[in-house]
Amino acid sequence: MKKTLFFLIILLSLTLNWGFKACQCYAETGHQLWLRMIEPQQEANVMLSDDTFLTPTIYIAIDELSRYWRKDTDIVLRIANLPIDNDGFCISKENNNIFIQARTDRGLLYGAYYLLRRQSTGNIKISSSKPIIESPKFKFRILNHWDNLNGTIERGFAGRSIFWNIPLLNQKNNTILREYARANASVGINGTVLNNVNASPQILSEENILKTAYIAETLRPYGIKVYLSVNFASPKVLGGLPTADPLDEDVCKWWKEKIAEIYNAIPDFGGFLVKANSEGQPGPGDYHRTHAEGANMLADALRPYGGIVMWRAFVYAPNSPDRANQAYDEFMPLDGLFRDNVIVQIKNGPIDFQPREPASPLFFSMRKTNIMPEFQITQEYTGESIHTCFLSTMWHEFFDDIQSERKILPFSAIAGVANIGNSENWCGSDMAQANWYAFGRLAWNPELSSEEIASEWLKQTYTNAPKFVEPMTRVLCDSREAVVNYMMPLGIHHIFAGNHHYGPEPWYAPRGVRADWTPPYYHKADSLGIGFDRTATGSNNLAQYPERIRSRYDMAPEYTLYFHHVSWQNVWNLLCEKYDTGVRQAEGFVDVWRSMKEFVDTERFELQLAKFDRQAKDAWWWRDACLLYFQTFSKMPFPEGSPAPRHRLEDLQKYQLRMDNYTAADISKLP
Ligand code: GCW
Repeated sequence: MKKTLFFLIILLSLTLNWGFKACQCYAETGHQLWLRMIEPQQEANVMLSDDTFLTPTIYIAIDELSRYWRKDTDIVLRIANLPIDNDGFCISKENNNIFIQARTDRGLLYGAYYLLRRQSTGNIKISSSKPIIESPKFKFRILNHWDNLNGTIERGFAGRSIFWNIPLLNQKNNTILREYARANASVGINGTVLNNVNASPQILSEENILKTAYIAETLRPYGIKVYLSVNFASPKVLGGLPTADPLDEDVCKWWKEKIAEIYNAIPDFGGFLVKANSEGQPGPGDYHRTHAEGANMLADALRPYGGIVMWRAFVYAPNSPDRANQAYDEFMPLDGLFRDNVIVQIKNGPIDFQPREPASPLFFSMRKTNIMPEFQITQEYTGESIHTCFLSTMWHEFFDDIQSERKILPFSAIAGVANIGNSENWCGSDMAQANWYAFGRLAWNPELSSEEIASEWLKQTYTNAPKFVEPMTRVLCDSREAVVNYMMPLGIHHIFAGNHHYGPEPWYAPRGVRADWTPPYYHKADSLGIGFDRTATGSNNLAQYPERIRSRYDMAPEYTLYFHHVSWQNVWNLLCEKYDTGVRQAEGFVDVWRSMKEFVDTERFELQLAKFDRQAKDAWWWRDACLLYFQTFSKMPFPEGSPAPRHRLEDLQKYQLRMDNYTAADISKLP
């Protein structure tokens, strides 16, 4: 007890110096994310068990609980040698004490956030008879930031980088980093790649390694490791060597020394993420070496420190008859050749983060290599930070497909491309925060349903009132299907505008542009029908899938036009129906949100209303653009009951759908 008192005194003094009071200094700007906890009148009594030593991580756990735990139960934290995962925890109740026990301080922190989440979602009854045991499903739960060193963010829709091109030692930025770490820890995210996969070799300069070390130090107490994306040509560009050939001795030596320098500054550095021989990035292929040879060279250099290599499988060359075939064709022959500290990081689908795609065939067939999925949290192809598109349902669909064939999820790591920037509400919209939250929750427990995640998030972000939570849970859980319906139903994919991935331009095909960067390559509309024939009579992509999943995909209505070219007679009316449904759904979201006014503060209510409104208008634009354009091939009338278009095709082809948050006055001027 004496020891506890001693720690409490340290704690108090630390608190005074801590420098930021989480959750108290902001109005309702969305900045507080799902952590809008209110400090009760009286601090809770949180103790450390006598056999447990205080660490910076445990300090945070105690600080959070003593500030925000409202119950009059005391809480005891204890490190114990339990038969659970290192990041897991066990919560039990004895007499009037709640015990959080874990093997590591990280486990205690996760346990603390677990309790606080239960409190915020109105579910605080902890039973005395049955302890709660939680362990994360995946060992590596990692965000990928596509942040450039100049502070811009590739496919970022929420301002500029919180890591780069800012004076890092500035107090405000330090606060942002801690808030960032805290938000991640609260949902169990334990790793972050700080820079874009289109990586500047300069990321490995002495100065940037020091900056990385500073960031790592700030994130460390929250259980978060840092990783960097590296450019495969770094030995040449940064090191001045004549080659970056992975089998060249000097090249290996250069990487070994660089890695030693990194670990000297950051002893718990996580490792590298690499985009190689993809979209113009350098790679081992430049020297006629394989992906495995490239990845293994880095893996060997990282191994003495326990570092890992996440090697991306996102590869596709121009002039290929089917982009969907390529990653499989290139990586399957390498199965079994990668070191055990390499993880091949595969986008969920074979194309590129479309509103709906089947799972990449690599997940079913690469069985002798560590693999991990890469999801995209940032909504590059699903309405950016303007449209609400809750991605949990998409990620579930992916998990279900993989599990249907492989029984378990065959990976221990998972990555999500972050949607975080320096905008006040982090993600460019309040609803987009739900995707960051959902990624963390699913990386911890992929069995949580989308409804559970949505309702948890809504309760913490807005209010517990059932009249808010129930309808808004439905909105969130329907939102992704709505986006699919009004953008690309029935398996249509990648029919975006030429220079952005927000609006539709199914007709975009200027001369000189790579065919696989134009929509007609994907939709293949002609006088007979529409859709990409990926059966044996076409690209035979279906053959890359094992039997059971192949027959499912072959017949699945949601993938009809992904795998088949279908006659207009058979698909036109259905296509119109889908687009019409999407528009109706988007309009319905506006109505539901309007009726939520009494539950939401004015600032967030109005901003979100403008976004839902915009989403509904864009849905019309998408529907009209796609149907009017496809009608030039089908020559069929809109079916009965399908509303008249609001736009004319010639206007839609003249203007591009704007991506910025234009105002209501702007909207009225649009065609
Ligand atoms: O989705 C596409 C994006 C690129 C991105 C690339 C990738 C980082 O349009 O912006 O580059 O994929 O994942 O490498």
